[in-house]
Amino acid sequence: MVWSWVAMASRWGPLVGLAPRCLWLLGAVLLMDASARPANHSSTRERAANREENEILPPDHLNGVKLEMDGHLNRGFHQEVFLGKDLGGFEEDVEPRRSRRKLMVIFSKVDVNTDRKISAKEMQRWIMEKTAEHFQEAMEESKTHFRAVDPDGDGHVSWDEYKVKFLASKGHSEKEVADAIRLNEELKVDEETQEVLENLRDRWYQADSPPADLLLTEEEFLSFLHPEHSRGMLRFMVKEIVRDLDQDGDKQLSLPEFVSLPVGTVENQQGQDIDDNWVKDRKKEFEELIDSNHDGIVTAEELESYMDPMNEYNALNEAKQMIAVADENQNHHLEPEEVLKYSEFFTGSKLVDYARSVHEEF
Ligand SMILES: [Ca+2]
Ligand SMILES: [Ca+2]
Ligand SMILES: [Ca+2]
Ligand SMILES: [Ca+2]
Repeated sequence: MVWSWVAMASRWGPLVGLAPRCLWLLGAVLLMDASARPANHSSTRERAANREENEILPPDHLNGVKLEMDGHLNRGFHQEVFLGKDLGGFEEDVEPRRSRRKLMVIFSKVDVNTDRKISAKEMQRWIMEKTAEHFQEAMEESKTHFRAVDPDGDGHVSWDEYKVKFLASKGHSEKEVADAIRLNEELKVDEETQEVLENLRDRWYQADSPPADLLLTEEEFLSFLHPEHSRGMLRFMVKEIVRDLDQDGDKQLSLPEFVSLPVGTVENQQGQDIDDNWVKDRKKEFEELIDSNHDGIVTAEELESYMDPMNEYNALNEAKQMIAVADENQNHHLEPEEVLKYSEFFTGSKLVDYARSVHEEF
């Protein structure tokens, strides 16, 4: 629960009110100090728990999408597109031998021409397949949540119905909110909730295809919760991220803008190290991947194609990058030994004793 709200607070919270120039200065000063920023440490499992509590809220984290809604890099991305719906299957497994087998089963599925090497093309196809799996999951999840917000089952949810459910999840009495809306009375909500509410309403409008009656069908509700697979919503999501990171108001992102949010304070050496890595990783991502024409500026279009999970060109890039991480013999392919050795990168778990395991499993 903490994660989503912290994320939202950092996105819509205290920074919103600051003038862009102050923000830029603050960012620049803090950058010089190399101050710590709250890193995204939540595990997949924590996130799953958060989801249950905030199930009717659009998630901050989207599986298989490179940025979180609050502009953080998605740390789990490689594992998500490698494991698909088996994500988390390696976390719980305490038996390394069984995990190694599982990993090798995946290896042989990726290796479609069975030459015991994974090529970039093979990995690209696999990434696309796993991305589709995540979307399938999102659809099923959204179906369940739609039923929760559409109790009368007429296939439409109005903004007011959703607002009632949302405020109820924030501790308000469902009846009082419903009455207030019916009588057109003003609702007493705190400032932070009000801001979240306004952002949700913008998003609700966006997800509502004509006629603009603020009624969402099940399909529109899916694009409200999961904008990543709808062209219009993806564009909207990118616009919001740019708005949150853009400091000089030119609706584009420079490198300093991209690496200077969110801002925290240095607590200790560990925080400092996390922070340095945070900046380094974002710089690399900006220069090598997002700014595709390498002119030092990320436009909304560049960010959109970077974030589009269905972009095959990105998938191929990712595939090459993933191979490069583990390709010890530099043949531009992955062998079983390489995948096992870099199992932490692919699965999130260290599957110890990889040298012996190659013997065991083959
Ligand atoms: Ca192959
Ligand atoms: Ca800018
Ligand atoms: Ca550019
Ligand atoms: Ca290799």
